[in-house]
Amino acid sequence: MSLTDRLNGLFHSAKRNLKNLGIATTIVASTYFNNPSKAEIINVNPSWNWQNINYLLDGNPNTQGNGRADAVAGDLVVFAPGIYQLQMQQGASFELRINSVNLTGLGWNATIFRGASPYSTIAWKIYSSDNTLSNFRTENAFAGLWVGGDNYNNINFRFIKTIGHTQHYIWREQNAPLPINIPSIKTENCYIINGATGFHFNEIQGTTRNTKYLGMRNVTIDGVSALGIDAPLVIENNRVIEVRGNNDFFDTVIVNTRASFRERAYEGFRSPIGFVEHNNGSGSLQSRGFPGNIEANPLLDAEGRPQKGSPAIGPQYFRGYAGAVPPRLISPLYGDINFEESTGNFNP
Ligand SMILES: [Ca+2]
Repeated sequence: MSLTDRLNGLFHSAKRNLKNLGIATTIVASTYFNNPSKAEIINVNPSWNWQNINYLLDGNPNTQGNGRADAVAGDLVVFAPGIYQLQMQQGASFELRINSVNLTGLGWNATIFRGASPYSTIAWKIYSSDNTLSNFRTENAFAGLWVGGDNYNNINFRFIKTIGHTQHYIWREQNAPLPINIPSIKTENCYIINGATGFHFNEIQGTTRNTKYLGMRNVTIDGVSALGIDAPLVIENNRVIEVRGNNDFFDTVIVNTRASFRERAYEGFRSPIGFVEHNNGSGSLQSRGFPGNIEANPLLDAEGRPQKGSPAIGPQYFRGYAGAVPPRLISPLYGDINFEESTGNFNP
């Protein structure tokens, strides 16, 4: 387990049983300071403008965010609840450019990164590697989260809600030296609402087996108008022979869309499992013969949580449920689930 994974795990386990934000922060901080590493918590609040946030996260010592030295590998940057607003100007985005720095908000209903217009800009751009971004929301921007550094790897998105973007997640085509068998980008407990395309790979004419790709589990895609998952397609002789990542898509809910996948992707799909599809207007994985998937109403409540009796709850799912939001009743059985984290209600 990498240091950043371990720190992130400590952070989440420390928060898990604490309802009071102040207590949680204190305990996590003492855990960090007892660690032999130099990892720190850096607190940011909405009084920081977007440029100061970028100065903190750009790895350039000549630019300082509110007079503070840049984050370094192992640090955790905590964004207090509130709205972080991008200005209307070309290229304005929040940007992360430092490896092994993790970012967290305090819940997807609490920490909000907001663009200036739904027709322009990208809320967050990731140029680095070994980062985890979690517990916030993006809205009012053309795109939510973009990955495209010079040699990106191990980018993790957890407990993020993205709302209304034309493209919610985008990653730039980039090949590894050899074929790779683990995702370079992982999304977990992410909730995609409305807009057009859920996951957009940046090369639609086909790619190679070496391409970096996306993995996802416990994702909910609700109401996108064009495509749920636009995954990398490996095309030979004008036929899709593989969808990169198709062994890494599972336990996902796709509802209320007009097209749940890119149509040609079905040619190359082999084993996405645990998908619950409903009201999508095109053939589901189940109807096309992929085992381990169902077409059924997942019975989500207004927060996206499957209700008692939902077909999105069951032992066939890796963590006992499909979709971004853990059901209320079974979380004690599966241990790994932080109910409050999934709703964003850290600090009621
Ligand atoms: Ca800087």
